[in-house]
Amino acid sequence: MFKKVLIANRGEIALRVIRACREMGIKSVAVYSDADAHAAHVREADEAVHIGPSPSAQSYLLGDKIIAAAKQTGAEAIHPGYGFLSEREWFARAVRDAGLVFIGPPAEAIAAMGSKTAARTLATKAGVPVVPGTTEALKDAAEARKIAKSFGYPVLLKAAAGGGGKGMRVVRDESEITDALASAQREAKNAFGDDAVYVEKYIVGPRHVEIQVLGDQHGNMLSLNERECSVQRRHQKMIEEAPSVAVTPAIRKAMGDVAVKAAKAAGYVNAGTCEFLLDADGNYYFLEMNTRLQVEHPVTELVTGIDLVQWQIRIAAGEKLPFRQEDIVPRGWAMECRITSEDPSSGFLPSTGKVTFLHVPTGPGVRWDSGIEVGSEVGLFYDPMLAKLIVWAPTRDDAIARMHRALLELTIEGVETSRDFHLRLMEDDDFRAGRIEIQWLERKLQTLVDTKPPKEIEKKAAVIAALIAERDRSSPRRPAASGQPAAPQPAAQPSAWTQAARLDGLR
Ligand code: MV4
Repeated sequence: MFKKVLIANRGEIALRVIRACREMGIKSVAVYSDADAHAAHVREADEAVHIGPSPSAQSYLLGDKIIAAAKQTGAEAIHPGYGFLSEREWFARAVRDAGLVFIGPPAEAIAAMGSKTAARTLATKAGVPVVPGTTEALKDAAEARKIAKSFGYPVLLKAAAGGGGKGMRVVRDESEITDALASAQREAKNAFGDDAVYVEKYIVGPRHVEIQVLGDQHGNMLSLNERECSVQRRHQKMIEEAPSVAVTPAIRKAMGDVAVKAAKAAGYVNAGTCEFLLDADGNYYFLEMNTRLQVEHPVTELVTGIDLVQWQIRIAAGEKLPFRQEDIVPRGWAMECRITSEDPSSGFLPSTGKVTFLHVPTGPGVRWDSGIEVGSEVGLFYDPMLAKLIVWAPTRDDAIARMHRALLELTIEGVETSRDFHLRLMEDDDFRAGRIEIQWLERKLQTLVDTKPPKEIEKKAAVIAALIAERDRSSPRRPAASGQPAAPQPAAQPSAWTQAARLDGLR
């Protein structure tokens, strides 16, 4: 086992990896930018190395500087977390070339899944179902028209190099295809420097369901089952859960098998995720593979009981997986809310400021993965995710009730957050019934934003009512006039100390 691991990341995921290291008796090395000089991951790691100014292009994206930090501190391996350098083939290669271990897949597997069309071709060859469509770049609108006609409308034009929905256009009928192709190509060229666009049949109203896989260096590859990630806005997930209400045992087995096949075909090792669209008829289509640990990995950890980060480290160190597929028995329900510093009432505008007060939910079945503390400065240099609030409970209904309770316990002051919006989501009838798909949140958005928590004036009215009640109870009571019934007394009078404290609080 490694004696020391460097974590090439920040925030909650850096802390997550540091925690795994500490539990395994491994020393951890943090890296940090100017903005993160006082961050929790820097304090919690055994050592920390400053790598540059706040912008990530001058710090967390500097592979050479990070490898130098590992060399300088004697770390033997680098965990990339998610985002930043985690899916850069060149970084995985550079780490290996420096005589260090990359805690993630081989550079070749990152490359094999690197483009949408490469992943599609690989999956097709491996017998993994993909959305009907092509892989070759379209030459012109005439060709696009011909192919679209053979699949039938609607079709989706996709950038081969795409990601995050860039260079994607839905085409409802033939009259739209010339303009759609031109704009998809233009957007792809701008975003990826590659204007290759191909055609797929457009799947209407699917869910986004992904399969977590875990493979060791000895040829074992397991499916750790699905996560339901349909509740998203502009390709940013807001809630993830495991399992999915739409996945039957038969679908789970079938999707798990094809995810393992796709991963094996790519020569995959370590933790990875195969993304699928699952339609209302139970048909599933492989989309792409995320060659990293994902933000939402905790929901899988909670239902499988497997510590993904510890296993990532053990696999990278050459250990064999001790479980077989039959040993993976999901238990209960897990749900995650991504609490962000965004203001839902102003179009999810990122909010900045200093965290002035923080009360973190605890109690049964609650997990809080976060990098923020009282005093943290939330700026615009990095992702707006402040924390992941994750719960586990025996059933989905119990998990929703628990998440609602935990969100009520949560207080973050100093920045606007998505907390109230998440509360409204937990109260929504569609969400509670599991009636969700990838467009559901965008359609629901305005209704949820307009469902405001009690207005300020109502809170003030409640405080005044409480104050009046407390004053009446505290003031001496006039003796009842003779012949009149005695004034009613409260059943149990709070002590003078309690009353004094309450009056103080109300003041
Ligand atoms: C699709 C699709 C419908 N039909 N492909 C969006 C980004 C990329 N990961 C793939 N995406 C989609 N591909 C076909 N043939 C709908 C989406 C899609 C989507 C997928 C997953 C999660 C959220 C999404 C939001 C909008 C569209």
